[in-house]
Amino acid sequence: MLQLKRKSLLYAIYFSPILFLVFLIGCGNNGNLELLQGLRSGADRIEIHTPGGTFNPGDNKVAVYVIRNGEFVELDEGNLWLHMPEMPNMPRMDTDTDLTKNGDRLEGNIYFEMGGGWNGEIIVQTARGQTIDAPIRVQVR
Ligand SMILES: [Cu+2]
Repeated sequence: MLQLKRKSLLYAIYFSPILFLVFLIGCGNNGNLELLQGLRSGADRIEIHTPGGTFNPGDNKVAVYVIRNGEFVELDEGNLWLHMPEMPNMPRMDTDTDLTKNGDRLEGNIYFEMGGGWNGEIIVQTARGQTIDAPIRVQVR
């Protein structure tokens, strides 16, 4: 038994660089998505992922997961809406994206006219028809 454990540990060490490479390649294909923000909605956690874990002026890919009791909730669709309030020499700005299903997550593309503080709401619908939403505030860098 102990020998078996040692053997599987050796396998793990031997194969980990390969697994790591596969992981890196996989991330490259996903545009290197990293956690931007985790939001609480009741007992659920809504996770917002973006390339590099930031929002930047211009187009931004965004991926959304909902986690309940440590498991991904199957999602159907959603919408992320953000606005920047009116400022002395700037009109109010609004932006939003529909989120569509891709496996465990929803994906969209959101455009920011400029950096700064944006706030709004994320709303998603689960495969079972439940609506989950939360207010969101992000800093566009
Ligand atoms: Cu502004």
